[in-house]
Amino acid sequence: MSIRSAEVLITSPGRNFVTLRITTSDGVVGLGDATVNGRELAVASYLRDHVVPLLDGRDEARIEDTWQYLYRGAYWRRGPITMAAIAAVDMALWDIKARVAGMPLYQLLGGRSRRGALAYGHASGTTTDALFQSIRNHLDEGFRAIRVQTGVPGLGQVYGVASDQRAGQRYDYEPAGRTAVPTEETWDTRAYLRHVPTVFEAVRNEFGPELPLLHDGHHRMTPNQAAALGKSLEPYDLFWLEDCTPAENQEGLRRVRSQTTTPLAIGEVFNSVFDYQTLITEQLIDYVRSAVTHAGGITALKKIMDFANIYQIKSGFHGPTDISPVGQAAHLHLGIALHNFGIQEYMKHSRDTLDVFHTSYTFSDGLLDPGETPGLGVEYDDAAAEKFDYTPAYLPVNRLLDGTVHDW
Ligand code: GCO
Ligand code: MG
Repeated sequence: MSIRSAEVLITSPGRNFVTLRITTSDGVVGLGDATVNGRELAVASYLRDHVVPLLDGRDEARIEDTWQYLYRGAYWRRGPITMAAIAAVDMALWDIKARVAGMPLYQLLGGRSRRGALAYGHASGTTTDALFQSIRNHLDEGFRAIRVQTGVPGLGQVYGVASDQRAGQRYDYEPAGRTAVPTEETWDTRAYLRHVPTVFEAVRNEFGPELPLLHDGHHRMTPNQAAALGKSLEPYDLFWLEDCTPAENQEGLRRVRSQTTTPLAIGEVFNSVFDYQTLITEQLIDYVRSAVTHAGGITALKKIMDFANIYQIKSGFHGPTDISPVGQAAHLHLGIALHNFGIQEYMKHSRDTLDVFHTSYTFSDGLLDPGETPGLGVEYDDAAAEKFDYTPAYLPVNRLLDGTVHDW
């Protein structure tokens, strides 16, 4: 058997998705997610122009060799576009291997290590009332761990917080705007730092000490500000504080870590084990946030997690709705098999998205399960996909009150 064809599929059922479909000479099909939100067509070109021609006739069983061939062979290493393209090939080849074996992929990754994968959902609100309602909706939906994002007095729309019209709608907080250029929001870190601890205090008073609560700082703080926030949140016992500062400056985390015991999660924008080298070896974080889609696929993310395991660091794979159901299925197969699984982000995809990607994973009583379908357990519906033409869409950008561009 060998690779007969590889096709790059683009569809936009609410969000934009790039998928690689590999078919073998025996007609076995594998899928891989190559979506880089807001820069989708760059990966599509990388795949179509530079990767698909190299796959023709290759042995589909040689996953590690193909990974090294694409990574080392390109000469230009790392970066989200390169690594998403390699990730898509890698996922599709694992999907094929598991379908040929007649097993759900997690069996090839070592088999089940747990009953299910603890998931967290996204509650948010511009006011405390709206936030409480959103948390209640999530609990009703079956979530047993919840991320809490809040509006900041004096600021308008804040990324990650549902606008008032959307309050109570559980999953739809971050619709990428279908505009030619991103919309702009304003930001004031001091106002945010004053407000956030009061919100967590209110949430703990209302919902009690047991519910695992998470929060995403979205790279907006300096290491010193992040240290201050971590300290001020300690009484509310967070499951994690995510992306408290831009971690390209890995050494910056030493400052944060030495000042607070609030657990730290980092890495959704990373794409290589080398981005984690200092963070992992110095135990500056507690959770790895990378997605299979952006970190070079299952092969590469498994290596990052095995490295992290030596230092008692766990997984918290990035699972927003701009990771396609193919990428999310890969997280669940890897997560259920890894010993050092921590938690899985779960923002439910829209009905339209699930009409294109037929999934076999399930969610019940707070736990996700990859299901028992051979392979990744996702099928791509061409007829449904064709209904959703590609439309450029962007998440917002941020400016400080004086107009300076800031992390959003
Ligand atoms: C998260 C993320 C997302 C990202 C988005 C970028 O924790 O889920 O921060 O909201 O911003 O996926 O494309
Ligand atoms: Mg995040």
